[in-house]
Amino acid sequence: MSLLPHRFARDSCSFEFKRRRVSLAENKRSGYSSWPAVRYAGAVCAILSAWLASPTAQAAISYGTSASIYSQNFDSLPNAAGSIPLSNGANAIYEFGAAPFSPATQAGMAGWSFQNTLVAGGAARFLVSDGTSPTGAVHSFGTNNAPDRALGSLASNSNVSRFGLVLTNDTGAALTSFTVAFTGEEWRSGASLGELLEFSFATGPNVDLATGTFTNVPALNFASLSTGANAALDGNAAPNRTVGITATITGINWQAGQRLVVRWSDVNGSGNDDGLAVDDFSFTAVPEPSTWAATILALAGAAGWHQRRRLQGLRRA
Ligand SMILES: [Ca+2]
Ligand SMILES: [Ca+2]
Ligand SMILES: [Ca+2]
Repeated sequence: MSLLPHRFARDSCSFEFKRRRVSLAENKRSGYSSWPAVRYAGAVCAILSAWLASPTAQAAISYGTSASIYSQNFDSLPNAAGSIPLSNGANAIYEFGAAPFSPATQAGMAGWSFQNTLVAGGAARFLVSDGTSPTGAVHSFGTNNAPDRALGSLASNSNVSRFGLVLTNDTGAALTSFTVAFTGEEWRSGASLGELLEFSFATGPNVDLATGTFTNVPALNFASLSTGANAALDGNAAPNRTVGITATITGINWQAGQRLVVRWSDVNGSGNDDGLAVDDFSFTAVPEPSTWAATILALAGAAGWHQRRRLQGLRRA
């Protein structure tokens, strides 16, 4: 007799009892569950089923060295005007570097993802656009067929998006401060001025684009620059971009092995919305100053030791 589950799946589970295959539902009905061992097998089934039913964790990129700079120019995003069909339903998170995006071409975008925040709006929408489309979606913004892309969003009544990056702290130590810098680009002007991409972040073992206790950082918002009559703008032209939006966030507790998500959330303004995007993004994080100073001293000490060894070697030669 085996009491180990021999079949478990998202929707069903069964195990063997007295050479007979018993499903979890059948076990409950028959009253076998009064047998402790069978109850144990049933519990294992239930746990495995629940585990399999939990969503797959959103991929994160590894942040492995304190003070290293992660940068992203978004230029691996598609650049031929059009759309990529998305059909995973309301609030689904789509990850770049995974289907339906091209892992071959968007591999450098690993860790970045987006979603439509509106349940009623259904599936997210992804467009490649030079700003001429007024459609609510996440956009790969840029001149059509030009390699320089920016990742952005245009909100509508059915599509209010957010996008962002998830990183895992693989430095082996807690990090307490991070700096984000980017260029904000406006690729389309809607009806009203003052729309925003709102920046927020969260840390923890399981945070992702949609999950976590988020803190807003207004200094990293990008507010629209131009208003007009529903027209495309060149987001690479000086009047339509803000270079060097940056802030350092201190006093965080990003534990080793845990995740940090940075994201921008679009806001649906009244009437037609602006198309706002992020380009030339960079990120760096460091431990608390005392640890950081010790690291620098250790590195300087090691460099000095190597220099002394080299000089001693030269003197002996
Ligand atoms: Ca770019
Ligand atoms: Ca650009
Ligand atoms: Ca609107």
